[in-house]
Amino acid sequence: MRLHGYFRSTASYRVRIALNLKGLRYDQLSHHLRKGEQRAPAYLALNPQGLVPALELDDGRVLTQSLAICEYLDEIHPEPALLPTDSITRAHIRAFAQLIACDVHPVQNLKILNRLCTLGIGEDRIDGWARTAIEEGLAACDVLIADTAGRYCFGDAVTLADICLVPQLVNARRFGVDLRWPRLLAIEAACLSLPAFADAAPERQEDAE
Ligand SMILES: N[C@@H](CCC(=O)N[C@@H](CS)C(=O)NCC(=O)O)C(=O)O
Repeated sequence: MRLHGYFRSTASYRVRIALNLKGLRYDQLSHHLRKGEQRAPAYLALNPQGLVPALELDDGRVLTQSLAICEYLDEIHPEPALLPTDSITRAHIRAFAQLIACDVHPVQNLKILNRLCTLGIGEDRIDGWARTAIEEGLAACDVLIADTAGRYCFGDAVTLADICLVPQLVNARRFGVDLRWPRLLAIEAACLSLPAFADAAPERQEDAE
């Protein structure tokens, strides 16, 4: 498999974690987002959205959208499971993951921040925008897992929720968010003690700057 991504891309980071948890081998192809390589015609042929990640399967078919990719991997390689069997808990985990992937991450994504810049908004205000979005999201995340957290977000097994949380905390630090949630930080530390998470970290990638 070939993972098209970028070291700093938190959506790519999610997929790297899932691939590592499943013990799957993959090659990585880096697309430098600040240089706009995600909009090169060759990449747009793989993902017309011009966003990373995209996962090219061995047979040439391409998957996009990090959560869809993680769920695909979970279906094809069920162990270790990223979602439990209980339907309610699955729904709660998906809600947590989507809070980050659908409501927080998109509004602080590069192309949105660039668009704000073209509207004449200054860097400080743009960073403040991203910081607020992340703060509000993480505050909600912390409450959502108040009754479920164990070593990880939902009990003592890693789930899709942890796969979304850890990369989002990287972005939180990048934008100077005051990380006032000890529960989230303890879960992050537990995750990062696992090689699957540690090896997927941005600074460990070959394209890291
Ligand atoms: N919902 C998508 C988001 C993908 C996404 O926004 N990727 C970012 C990097 S984390 C990107 O490619 N940004 C490039 C840009 O904004 O131009 C997913 O989860 O895969």
